[in-house]
Amino acid sequence: MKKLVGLTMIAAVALGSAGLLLGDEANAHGYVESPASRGYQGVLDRNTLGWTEALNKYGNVITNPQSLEAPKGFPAQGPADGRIASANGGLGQIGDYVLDSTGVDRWTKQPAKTGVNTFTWQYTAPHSTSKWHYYITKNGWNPEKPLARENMQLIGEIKHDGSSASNNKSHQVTIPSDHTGYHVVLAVWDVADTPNAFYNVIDLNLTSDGTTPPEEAAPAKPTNLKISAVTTSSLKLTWDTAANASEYNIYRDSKKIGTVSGTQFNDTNLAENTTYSYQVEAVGKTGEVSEKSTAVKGTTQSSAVEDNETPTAPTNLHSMETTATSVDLMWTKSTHFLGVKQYDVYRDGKKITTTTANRFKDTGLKAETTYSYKVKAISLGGNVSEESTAFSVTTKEGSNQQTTWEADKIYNAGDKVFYEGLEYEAKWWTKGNRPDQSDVWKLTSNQVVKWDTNKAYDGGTQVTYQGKTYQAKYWTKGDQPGASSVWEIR
Ligand SMILES: [Cu+2]
Repeated sequence: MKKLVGLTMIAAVALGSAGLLLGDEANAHGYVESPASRGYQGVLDRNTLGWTEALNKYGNVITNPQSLEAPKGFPAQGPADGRIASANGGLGQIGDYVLDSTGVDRWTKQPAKTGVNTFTWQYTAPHSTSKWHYYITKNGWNPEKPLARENMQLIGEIKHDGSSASNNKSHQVTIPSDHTGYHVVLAVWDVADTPNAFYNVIDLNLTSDGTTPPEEAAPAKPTNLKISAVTTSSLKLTWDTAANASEYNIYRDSKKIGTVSGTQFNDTNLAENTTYSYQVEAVGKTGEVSEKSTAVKGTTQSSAVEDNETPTAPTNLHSMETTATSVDLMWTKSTHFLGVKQYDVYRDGKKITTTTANRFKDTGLKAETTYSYKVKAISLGGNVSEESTAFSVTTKEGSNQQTTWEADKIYNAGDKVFYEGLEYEAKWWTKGNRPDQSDVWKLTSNQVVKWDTNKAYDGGTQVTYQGKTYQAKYWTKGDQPGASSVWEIR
């Protein structure tokens, strides 16, 4: 099956991985589900267009809309201009740039109105997160030209507190009222604990919401500030949404320590057995600041306290990259009131390592083999959590690096080599016999080569001779095509 190229091969790969859609693919963490991102629209189109046509239109993203990953730091870093929609072709194992195709009618456009829009993510691995940021094409952009940063403007930033993305799925972003017609929004999810981000473009057909934006009202003072999840070194603040707030400033002992867009904040790196006072203020869209909330006090735990609780079980166990010989495991950190000391990692029921990080690369594995992993957390006091949900993953095919035939090397039956661009398989022990000339080598590349009187051919093999193509009916050697009935003309 070496002849499969181009789209046919992509189709074969895609169909083969159809079962992997639920996110155990390498580097597969999330996508914008609503309004549908370009890649997710491809998934939806599989049902209406069928696989082949959807692959043709969208590329391999239709098997993995959650895999559009590239380095963080947009717009200074991140995918190159012209490669923004495909995140540098960042589909993990198969780079492809189909998503970067351009044209005013190339992509399905989602209807939307200017003004406040809600963008909702679907996370398949909700990593800890620093922020999301949104861009839109500038007025006057050219849909026939590759998407480039200089033609995009920032329209929203959602700051997060470094916790899992799962508590921040929907974002309110304002599309400027002067943007109508076809525009592309770029949504970027900056993961906090890897160097990468996820890049999704959304094709919109914008109509005016018909209203002039209301005068910006002053943000209300945040209320119901509460402290929870207190450990020896951290605590969590939560509060109620304040009217007209676009983000919140957090103060510890009257010093500003952070800004978030949601209504929670994890304060970390605190001293144990210490009391802190917190306040939160709301910030409006134009920067106007509310009164500070009522102060709330919290005291961190003392490590002298008896450890009488088990940590939470690790969650979201997944692979960041799977090769033929390795699986790069990652999971969401466990919590415990005194802290988590370490994690035990199990492969097929056997403990293989202990690690302090929430990541472990298992190496030295066999190709095309399914392994099942579980992780347990251990608290500072030595209490062991429940085990995580098992994560099954199959290593990739063995290296398909080309081994070039060498005259002085011994080959055994089944060994495969390349010679002048074609792949051959040894039928039995051999040394020094050129693959294109000797009987011991069987051509496995699906390609028609010239008939050679010294070679044996199995039934079904095709050759060319004097400009014509022949197929052997059965095993033959030395019978000239055209002169022998073993060869059928094709
Ligand atoms: Cu990950």
